[in-house]
Parts: sequence; structure tokens; C-alpha cells
Amino acid sequence: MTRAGSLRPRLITLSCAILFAISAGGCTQLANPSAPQSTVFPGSDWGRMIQDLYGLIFWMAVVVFVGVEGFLLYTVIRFRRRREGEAVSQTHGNTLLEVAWTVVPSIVLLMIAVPTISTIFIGDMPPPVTTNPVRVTVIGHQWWWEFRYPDLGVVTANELHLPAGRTATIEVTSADVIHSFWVPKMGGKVDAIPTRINTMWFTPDAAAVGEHFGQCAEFCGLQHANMRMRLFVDTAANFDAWVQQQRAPASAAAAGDAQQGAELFQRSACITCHTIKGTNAQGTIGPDLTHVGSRTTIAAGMIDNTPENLAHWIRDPQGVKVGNKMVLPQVSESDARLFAAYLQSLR
Ligand code: HEC
Ligand SMILES: [Cu+2]
Repeated sequence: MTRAGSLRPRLITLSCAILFAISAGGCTQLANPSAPQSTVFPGSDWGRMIQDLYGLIFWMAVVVFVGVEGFLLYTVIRFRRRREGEAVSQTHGNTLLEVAWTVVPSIVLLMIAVPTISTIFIGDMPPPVTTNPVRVTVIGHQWWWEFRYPDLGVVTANELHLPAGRTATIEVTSADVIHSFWVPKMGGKVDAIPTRINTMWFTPDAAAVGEHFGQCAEFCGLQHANMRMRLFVDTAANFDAWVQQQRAPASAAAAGDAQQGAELFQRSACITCHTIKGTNAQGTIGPDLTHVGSRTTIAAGMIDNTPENLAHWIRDPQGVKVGNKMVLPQVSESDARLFAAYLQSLR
């Protein structure tokens, strides 16, 4: 045997071990209830319906796997050639067997199809609890999310707030290309298609109060991977407080840097793309900045919302997020600091 010949099986074993370790590493996230994008610990009624279906199909698959593999192993062992040169009987055709392996899978498929189709229909119907839903319009943009609450007069970006225990009815659309709205803890993905409105609903659990991650789930261009979002499930009282704060026009800038930044903002290109309610800034190309200071992150969840990061973003948006649609003449370092001071004051 050559050296290369003895190396190959070891290489294969090693590759398999590495692959297994990587996949198992994924499981630690999957099995971790606090993993931010886990799909198997749902935090809403709709998420639970999908999870129940997944559980049912998983266990049925386990039964099929064990049955088929068990039968195969039994056959291989029971009918193996025991001695060199022993004649092994050959069989051609077995009507009973062939009917069985056609009928049994049909029954299995039927058992999967009935709950699957009924869950799809439930998802498509109006929500079961329609009292006082929170209506949200989700608009995908390359590469950020706009959230509008038509009944509440709130417009925000990248950070969605919903009250626990109240059904949210969500209308998903897009301003440009096809995106997909996905908050794994709340349920399945819904495509955001220009000129079309796709609907979904879910009721966040009381136990889901807190922060959850979501992201675009349909490849939409260069910065698709950085088209992220946060869902904050609030208690009823915190949600109402948040709504009151977001409805208000932008807080008047106090003295100092924030006020200078406000004046600078009104004279800059910023107002052609951004809205700040109660000011001349009425652009709609970029996120509404009326209360940008109250968000935890900027640039669709890419970086934390700190004065330093804001100033860095304003000076070099293309360096932070290559290809994004915020294109503007170079801003000086001192101006960027003033802009950041102003935007941070917009709470
Ligand atoms: C050509 C349009 C355009 C101009 C001009 C523009 N922006 Fe933007 N801005 C955008 C877009 C689009 C985004 C979203 C980028 C992304 O996340 O992909 C954005 C994002 C931002 C964000 C992050 C908001 C968030 O919630 O994620 C801030 C802050 C911001 N811009 C400030 C400014 C300031 C300050 C100016 C002026 C100096 C300015 N922008 C000029 C289009 C523009
Ligand atoms: Cu995308």
C-alpha cells in the first residue's frame, strides 16, 4: 500500500469529524432558548403553530428513519453470505412488499399534508383574536426597514416595538426590490414585494418581553446581510409610553452642540433624504430620524447608537456599509460631531 493510499481514509475521517463539530456547534445555538435567532423556542402563538408542525414532522421522520434503517440492517445481517462461495438465494418481485412501500409512504404524506395545509390556512386567515390589534406596515428598503403604525401616527426604522399579549397584524411591502421580513422567534418569513401587500399576524407572549433579532431573508443586493432589525416586545405600559414618545414632534434642540447641529442639519443635504417631524426635513429616501436618539442601533442594526458611531457614520457611511444609499459630500469632523450631538438629542 502506498503512503497516499493510507492517508486518504484518515483525511476522510478528519473531514467528517470537522464537519460534525461544525454542525454540532450550530446545535448549541439551536438548543439555546436565549439564542437571539432561534426558531425552535417560539415567542408567539403563530411561532408555536409552526413549531408544533415542525415537531410533528420531525418525530414522524424519526419513526420512518428508524423503521427503514432498522429493516435494512436486519436484512443485511439476516441474509448475509455466511461462508465464502455460499449460494445466496435471489428474489425478483414481491407484490405485497411493493404495494406496502407505495401505500405506507402515501399515508405518511397524507398525515403530514393535513396539518401542514391547515396551518397554512390559519396563517392566511385574519388572526383568531382580532380585538384591538396593533397594525404595522413594514416596508423593506435597500438596506433598512421602515415601520409605520397607521393607527398610532408613528413612523420609525429598524427597531420594531410591539406590546406583549396583543395581536400584531403586519402588512409587508417593499420600496424597491424583493426583501423578506423575518423575526425567527415570532414565526415564519413573509416576502416584501414591491406593489404588493403580504399580511401576517402574531401575538407576542408575555414571556417574550425583551429584545429579539430579525433580518431580511431574501437576497436583495450588496448589503443584504446587514439589513437587520430588532423587535422589542414591551409590556403594555412600556409600549404606550413608547408610542407617546414616538408620536411627539422632535424635541426642540437645547443649547450648545445639539442646537448648532440642528441648524446645520436644516442647511445640509440631510433634509433631502431624511424626515424630522416638525422641521423642514421631509425627505423619504432614508430612515425617519425624528426620534433616532431613542434607537439602540443605527444602519439597520449594524452599529450601536453612540455619539462616536453616529459621527463616524455621518463622515463615512460608505466605509461603514459599502454601497448603501446614503451618499453625500464629505462632512468635516467638527460638523459630524454637531450632527451627532443633535441626533442623539432626538429621543
Ligand atoms: C442621498 C440620501 C441621503 C442623504 C443626503 C443623507 N442620508 Fe442619512 N441615510 C440615508 C439612507 C438610505 C440611510 C439608511 C442606510 C442603511 O442603513 O442602509 C441613512 C441612514 C442614516 C442614519 C442612520 C439611521 C438609522 O436609524 O439607522 C443617520 C443617523 C443618518 N442617515 C444621518 C444623516 C445625516 C446627518 C445626513 C446629512 C449630513 C444624512 N444622513 C444625509 C440616506 C441619506
Ligand atoms: Cu435582503
